[in-house]
Amino acid sequence: MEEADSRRTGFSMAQGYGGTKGYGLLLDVDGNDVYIADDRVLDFPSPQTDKHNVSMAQGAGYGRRADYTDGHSLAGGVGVLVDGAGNDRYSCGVFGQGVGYWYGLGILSDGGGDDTYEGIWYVQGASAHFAVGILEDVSGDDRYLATMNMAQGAGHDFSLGWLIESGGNDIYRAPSLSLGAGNANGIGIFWDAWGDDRYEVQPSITLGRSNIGARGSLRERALCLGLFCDTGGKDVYPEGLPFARNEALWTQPGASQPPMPREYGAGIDCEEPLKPEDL
Ligand SMILES: [Ca+2]
Ligand SMILES: [Ca+2]
Ligand SMILES: [Ca+2]
Ligand SMILES: [Ca+2]
Repeated sequence: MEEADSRRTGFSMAQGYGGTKGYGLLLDVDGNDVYIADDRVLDFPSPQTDKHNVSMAQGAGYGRRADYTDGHSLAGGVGVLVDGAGNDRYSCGVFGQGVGYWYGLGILSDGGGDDTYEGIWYVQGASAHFAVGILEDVSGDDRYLATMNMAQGAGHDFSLGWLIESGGNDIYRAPSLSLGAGNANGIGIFWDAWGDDRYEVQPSITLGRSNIGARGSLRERALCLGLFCDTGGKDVYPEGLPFARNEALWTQPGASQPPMPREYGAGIDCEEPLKPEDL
């Protein structure tokens, strides 16, 4: 790979991070850049998996959750990373690349170039607990890789996770709870507007599906939504999920056993871009 114009490395709470009452912005106008939240030296093992660090980086809003400890919760702030152009590489562990936690808002916006996004869990437009996480990529042939859980348009516990991809031939390698997935009354939205894309994901809670999980509480009566949209281009979908294909509309039952009425999951693929008169 060519030498990067700028290379930023950190561990946790970096590269566009906002904590309580805080706003953090990383603004980079152009150039081919590398952003790394180190996930090799495990100094900040995450509650989700001790094999990876809590990154809270690259567009991350974070609050203090204490409803099950001392009760003194504090709402999260706003973390934003904006990179205007260039072929960039983003890499993190758990929580990063447009992620919100506990009333926080995190946004990663990349304006162009062929980019690579690599992360583990709660990444690439993901959120947990009354929060919002957004990843927006405007153009270019991009690669998205997430390995463990909750990624690429995934919301958990009354949160919204949103991935917006406006152009280019993109590749998505996704874990469960991805590509438009809601968990525990979260909302996950995935929208790839254009290009010939490839989706690599195992049959799971993905491609427009939701999972409330707990029974016997008010959760059963609240919305849980996963929405997948690919609105242009000829795409490659996983063989194991035959309902997901070009020129198709689909719905998926909730992942709870048996599914609950308020679990909604849907997907749409169209090869020609939608025009207003089609709606
Ligand atoms: Ca750049
Ligand atoms: Ca870029
Ligand atoms: Ca793209
Ligand atoms: Ca695309």
